[in-house]
Amino acid sequence: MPSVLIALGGNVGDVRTTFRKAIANICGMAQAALLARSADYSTPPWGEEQQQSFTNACIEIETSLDPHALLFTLHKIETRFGRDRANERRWGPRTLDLDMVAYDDIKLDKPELTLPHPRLFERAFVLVPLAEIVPDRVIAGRRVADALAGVSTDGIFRLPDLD
Ligand code: PH2
Ligand code: MG
Ligand code: MG
Repeated sequence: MPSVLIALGGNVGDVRTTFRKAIANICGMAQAALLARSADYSTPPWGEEQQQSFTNACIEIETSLDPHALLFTLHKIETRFGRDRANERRWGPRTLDLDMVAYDDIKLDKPELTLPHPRLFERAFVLVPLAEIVPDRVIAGRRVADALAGVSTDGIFRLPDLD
């Protein structure tokens, strides 16, 4: 089955509880098996700096859904956890963001979905949790751990495990 990397983010509400429930939803709704889950990280807001810190994490799943069916499912789960795409700013606050980072080695360039994620290598808040679970994975020709070594991780810290 295809291996898919998903980045989770949010800065409104009890984000860590939202992540836990959202991951259970992804596994149930995407006919997916959870292969790996990073720790949660506190990260400085990127893009729009005057807002609460974000919590970010990454997971690896195996799913039988194709990329578009998975995207549709991820959007449904975002909505279920209070995401309101119609009334939010591009880099602004949100309860839950579920971004497909990579779907096997598929390359896709559509308005609704670009794979691998086009801004992955600029974003320490994705690379830090990603390098925890798949350091040796090569995405768009770059090893994840090497890509992480090239960005600043200032202000990012791992949150203590909840259980
Ligand atoms: N998501 C955004 C905007 N800025 N900053 C961090 N640190 N983490 C995010 O997940 C994030 C962000 C909009 O989706
Ligand atoms: Mg998104
Ligand atoms: Mg995002």
